[in-house]
Amino acid sequence: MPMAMTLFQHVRQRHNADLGALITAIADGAAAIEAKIRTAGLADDILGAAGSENIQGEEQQKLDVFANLTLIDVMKALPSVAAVVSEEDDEPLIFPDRPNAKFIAIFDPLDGSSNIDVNVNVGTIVSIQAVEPGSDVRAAILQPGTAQVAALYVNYGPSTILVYTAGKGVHAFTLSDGEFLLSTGDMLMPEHGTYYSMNEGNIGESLPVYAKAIGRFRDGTLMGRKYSSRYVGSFIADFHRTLLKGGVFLYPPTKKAPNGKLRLLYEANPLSFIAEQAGGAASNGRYRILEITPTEPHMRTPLIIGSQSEVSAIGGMITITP
Ligand code: AHM
Ligand code: MG
Repeated sequence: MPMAMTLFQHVRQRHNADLGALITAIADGAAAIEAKIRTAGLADDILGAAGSENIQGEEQQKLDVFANLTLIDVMKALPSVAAVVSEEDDEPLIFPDRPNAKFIAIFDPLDGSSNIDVNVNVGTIVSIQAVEPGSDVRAAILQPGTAQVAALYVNYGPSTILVYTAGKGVHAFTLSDGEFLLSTGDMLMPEHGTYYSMNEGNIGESLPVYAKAIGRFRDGTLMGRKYSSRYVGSFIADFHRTLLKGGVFLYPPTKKAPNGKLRLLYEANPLSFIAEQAGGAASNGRYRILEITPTEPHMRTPLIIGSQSEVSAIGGMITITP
C-alpha cells in the first residue's frame, strides 16, 4: 500500500512552505502533548491541578501548562511567527525584531482540560492569522475571523486526529508512528444531522428562545424529525462529531456567562472557519462568527455551529424573538 501523504507535503503542495512549516511545527508540538496524555495515569507530574489560575480565573491543570509551553516553544522557533496568543496567558507574546514575520498564532493549548482526569477527549485549537510584514502586530491580533489564513484542531481521542483548513477545504490527518498522515481529504459536513449538542444543565439559565429551540429539536417540530442529544463537554469532541455527522452544537449566553463561555479568537473563530470550509455555518445567534470584530484577545461569544439547516433554523427563531 502506498504511504499516505504527510501533513507537511499536503500544506506545501496546496499552499506554501512557510505555512507548511508552521502547521508541521504545531503538529510536532501536538505529538509531544499526545505522548504525555497517553501515559498521564503513570506519571505523577501530569494529572491534576497545577496550583495556578489562568487569565479567565480557571484553575490550570498540569497538562494545560505543559501543552502551552510546548506549543510556544515550537512556534517561537519559526521566524515567520510574529506573535502568539494563548488562552493560558494574559498578554500576547510578541517576538521583537522580526520585520518579515507574517503569521500570528492564537491558540487554546488544551481545550476541555477538566476532562483529562477522567480520560475523556481533550483537544488543541489553533487559529493562524495573517499580519502584514512591518505592521502593528498588537493591533493585527484583533482582526475578525475572516483574516485567518488557516485553522486547525487536534482531537486526542481513541486516535489522534489533526483537522486543518487553509481556505481550500478541510482535511484530516491521523497520527501514526509520530507522523500525521492524510486520512480523509476534502471533508464535507452533512447538510443536516440528527443530534443537538448543548449543556442542558444551562437551559433554565439561558434565554427562553434556546429552551424553545431545544424543545422543538426534541419534539420534531423544528426540523421535521426528532433529534437526539449528545454532549461530551469537550468542545473538540463535540465539534468533531458534528463535522462528521452533522447537527448542531450550541453554547448560548447564560446567567453565569452572559456573553457565552467560549472564546472568539481561539475557540469560535478557528472552528467556524473549518465549519464553513466544510459547508457548515457558525453564528452568535445574529451574526456570522467570522465577521465579528474582537475587542480583546480573550473575549467570549455565544456560539451556534454545525450544519447549515440547524444553524439557520435556530438563527431564525432568535431573529423573530424581540
Ligand atoms: P476550557 O477552554 O477551559 O477547557 O473550557 C472550554 C470547554 C469546552 O471544551 C466545552 O465545550 C465547554 O468548556 C464545556 O463547558 P460546560 O462545562 O459549561 O458545559
Ligand atoms: Mg478552551
